[in-house]
Amino acid sequence: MKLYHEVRGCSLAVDIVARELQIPLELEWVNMTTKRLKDGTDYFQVNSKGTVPTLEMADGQYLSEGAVIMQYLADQSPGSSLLAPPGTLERYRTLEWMSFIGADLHKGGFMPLFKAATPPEYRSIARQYLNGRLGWLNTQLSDRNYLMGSIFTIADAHCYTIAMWTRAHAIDTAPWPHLEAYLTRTGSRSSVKAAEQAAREQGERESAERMHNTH
Ligand SMILES: N[C@@H](CCC(=O)N[C@@H](CS)C(=O)NCC(=O)O)C(=O)O
Repeated sequence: MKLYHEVRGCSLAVDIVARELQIPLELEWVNMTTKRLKDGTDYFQVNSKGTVPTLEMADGQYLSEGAVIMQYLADQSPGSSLLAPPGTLERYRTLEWMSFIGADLHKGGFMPLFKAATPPEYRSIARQYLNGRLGWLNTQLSDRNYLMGSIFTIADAHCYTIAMWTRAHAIDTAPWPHLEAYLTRTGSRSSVKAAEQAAREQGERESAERMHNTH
């Protein structure tokens, strides 16, 4: 299977999940500025929304939406601790987290900060909103190692990926010590380190190409 991925994108969570499950994924890096693949293919042919992640499944079909791709991958390894079986309350609790991370943290909180066109007044509203959500998350993490308790799940791959954007926006996480400890704990997992390393190497390749093209 193939993951359409971006260096600083939320698609990192999918790569982490695949590595946790030891499901080999080919990584295809998308140029999100041109929306083209390395061979020049228009990425909208892969995902008509133009967003990453997209998973190309074994039969050649495409699946989009990170939260759904992560569930799909976890379900390829029945019995894995990354996601409880269908019908269990534990599964819905994990999905409750996935929805909070995708809607509240990613889209509601961080997205306005990424957009250059966001007016300053709205930027500060988004920051306030995000602070509230991160503060709540910090409280939730006060009595557990991972979102679901002691076991790492797909929700942690998702949460880590999005919450690490605090670094990209120089948001000081010192007021939220449980969140900081969580990010350190999760970031020390070998799956996370390997996924981050792959993204870092691609980032270096992209900067070298940019340098080459401008000289
Ligand atoms: N609902 C989608 C959103 C994915 C998304 O927003 N991805 C960002 C990267 S983190 C993206 O592709 N942005 C480019 C764009 O919106 O054109 C999901 O959860 O997978």
